Amino acid sequence: MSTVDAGSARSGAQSGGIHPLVDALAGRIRASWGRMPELAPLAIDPDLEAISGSLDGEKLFIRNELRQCRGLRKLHLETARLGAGLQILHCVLFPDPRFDLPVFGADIVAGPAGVSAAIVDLSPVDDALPGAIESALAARPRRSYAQERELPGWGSIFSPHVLFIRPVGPEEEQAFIDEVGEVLEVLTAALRDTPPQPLDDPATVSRWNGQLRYCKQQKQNDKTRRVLEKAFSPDWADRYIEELLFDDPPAL
Ligand code: BLA
Repeated sequence: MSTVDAGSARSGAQSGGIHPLVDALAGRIRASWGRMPELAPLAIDPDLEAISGSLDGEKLFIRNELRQCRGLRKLHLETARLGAGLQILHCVLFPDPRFDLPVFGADIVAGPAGVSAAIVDLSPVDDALPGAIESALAARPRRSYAQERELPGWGSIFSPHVLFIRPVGPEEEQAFIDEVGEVLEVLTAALRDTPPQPLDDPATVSRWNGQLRYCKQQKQNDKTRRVLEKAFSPDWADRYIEELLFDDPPAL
């Protein structure tokens, strides 16, 4: 891009900055982490914390943030700009299988033409969501969006409350941010209220298997893999997906 529309706050994808929706949602997610119990650092390979490069003259970067807290073995937020002006926010909060908690996932994909995908869910690792979470999600105000999107086949891991849209305009983008904030509040309350069960409890083992299944299904998303392969290399993409994006839960 040779020119930048200085008058527009929405020119992030063109100017090399961060799309305002990605930036605002990342801020909302980081703020929610600050309210989670016993938040603590989680080691990250320094090679993966901040990655930058260029592709076809475009600037590439990935920023990865990792934490852990009571009830969650890994909190991961990735913000990235990867080729063809593609901007991505990816966030997955993986439960510690000893706790009866779902997987939180959120993803935004934005290109120069706008945001094509915005998704958020608390996904069950058992037959259904824990009762308190189910009723808290059902009690939220309902919002409607002009363009709801169809889930791909691997999306059978998501809950009936999953929101998958192409947000149209700043109002829908703000509604999406608010909705993610509410989902994070539901999870944060559950983190405080849920006691751990023993490692060898059959319920723990079942949730471990459910988390493994979640990771396997997510790895079937070829769109993620293709973007990473093109920006880096197939080997690099494979390692990144297996070790950072959707690593299997550690053995019990
Ligand atoms: C779709 N994900 C996509 C698309 C791209 C990426 C390019 C296609 C855009 C579109 O359909 O409009 C790319 N997403 C990435 C990359 C990363 C990423 C490179 O997170 C990370 C580096 N994806 C997730 C998580 C969820 C998710 C946690 O990583 C949900 C909780 C969902 N992404 C998701 C879904 C689609 C998608 C459901 C649509 C897939 C389809 O329609 O086939």
